[in-house]
Amino acid sequence: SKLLLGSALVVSMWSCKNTKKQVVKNTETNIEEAVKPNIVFIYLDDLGYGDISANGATEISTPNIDNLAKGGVRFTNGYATSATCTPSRYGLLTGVYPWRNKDAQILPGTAPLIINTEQITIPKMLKKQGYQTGIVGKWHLGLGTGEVNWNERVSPGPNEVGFDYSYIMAATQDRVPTVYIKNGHVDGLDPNDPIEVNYMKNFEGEPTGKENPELLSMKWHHGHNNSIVNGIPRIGYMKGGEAAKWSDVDMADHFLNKAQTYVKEHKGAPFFLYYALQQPHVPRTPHPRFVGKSGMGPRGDVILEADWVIGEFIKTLEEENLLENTLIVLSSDNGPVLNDGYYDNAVEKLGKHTPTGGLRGGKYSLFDAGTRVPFLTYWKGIIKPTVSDALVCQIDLLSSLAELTGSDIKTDDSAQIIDAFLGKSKNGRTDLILEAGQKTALRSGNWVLIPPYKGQPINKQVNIELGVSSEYQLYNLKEDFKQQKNQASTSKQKLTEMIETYEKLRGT
Ligand code: NG6
Ligand code: CA
Repeated sequence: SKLLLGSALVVSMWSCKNTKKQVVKNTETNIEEAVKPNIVFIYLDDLGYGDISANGATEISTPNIDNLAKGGVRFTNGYATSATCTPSRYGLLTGVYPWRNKDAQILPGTAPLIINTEQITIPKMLKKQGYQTGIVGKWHLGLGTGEVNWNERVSPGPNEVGFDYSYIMAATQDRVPTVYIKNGHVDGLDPNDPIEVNYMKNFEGEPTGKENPELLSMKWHHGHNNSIVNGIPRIGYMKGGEAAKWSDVDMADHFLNKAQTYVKEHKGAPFFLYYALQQPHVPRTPHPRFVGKSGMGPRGDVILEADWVIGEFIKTLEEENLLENTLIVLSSDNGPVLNDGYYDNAVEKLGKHTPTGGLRGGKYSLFDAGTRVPFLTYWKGIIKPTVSDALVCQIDLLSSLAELTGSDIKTDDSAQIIDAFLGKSKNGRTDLILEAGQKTALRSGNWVLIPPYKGQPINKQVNIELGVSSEYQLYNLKEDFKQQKNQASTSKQKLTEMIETYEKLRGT
């Protein structure tokens, strides 16, 4: 049964410092119980550290996200596990470093599920603790076991790795199939108009972005020249499923509606909701209400749109009287990118805005902007507002939420740092392996070590420095958060220490 936290219970909860679990006494039964707040994880896609005004943005205002920051913990050293989507989501849900799984790389829409259905996940762990579990939004962890027939139930997927309810897009907004999938079934599919998807070759007679520029409302810059849906050229080919195709400009409202409905229908007992927004990933398609609102083009407009849906979602929690019994965690799956394959003026209209907040690199990069992202926790009446420099990572949520809710489950890679997440401690983890395109780096204390790698130092298409160099790189973020001064040749002792730690953690 659901535990409502009255103030008396809260006091006892914070005073029992020596007990292993966070417990409170149930006044009716007089039995100590673990704290089981609702848990909502709000995940943005490609939102940079500097994209929110709470983290110092001055050219764009994100009041709803800022409210969470002002009323909760704002982390200055909060990380995704990876500089791209699929691996970060894998690390978040499984508590296992994505570089341990060679399949945890940006996936096509036809990729099989990369989470083993035997593997522990946050929703599975929480289900064991009595939670209802749901996902709304972007999945991008693969579906099925190989050849997927989109006209039958698509499985395994989120429902087979711990979510009771799923309402997802399969991969990304720029990848086919451009349909929503509800508990494994394509939503709104007309059986007389079956869907076919192929990432290798086009279906005969179907237009493409490459061959039919006259049909496009958004131009492609690199990649993104296969099937055309709603005037937007995508990655991959798709045929049929006309009635089921999503409306890009309505996607934010659509997911919001599903997330709000989930809350209203599940408020009777603890729930975990993973609300994975699509913004500001490409293609950036703000609803007309937001077009032109940022003065920064579509990228700015969809950030405002994302902030608005987050505000509406929190309003729902408030109206349902759930805010005091809900832990909200907000973050982003990787750092920012401007031109990620479409001409949408993200570069041209940027003005003085700095999506990275001054960090070096961006999406795809081993430099800090790839993985250091907005990271906030909020729990009205429980978390005291603070700014925390603790080193925390999304991968730590599994073990930490287990501790909070009375579960013994943990993984080796996921640090149990619930006190840091609740703002009670300024100590997070000490070491963290960061990943970008299966290349890894080490953050340890204030230092970052990037081992030598072969490859291009810059991704020229997106104009981002990848952090790749043939030499060791060693940075001290305390005095050099922009990672400008490589100390590998001057701080020999530190370099040796860092290499040792890195090799131990990577098991090489
Ligand atoms: C890249 C896409 C990029 C984006 C990314 C995935 C091209 C040329 N670029 O391959 O547009 O879709 O994959 O982004 O196709 S992520 O945030 O889901 O990892
Ligand atoms: Ca992403």
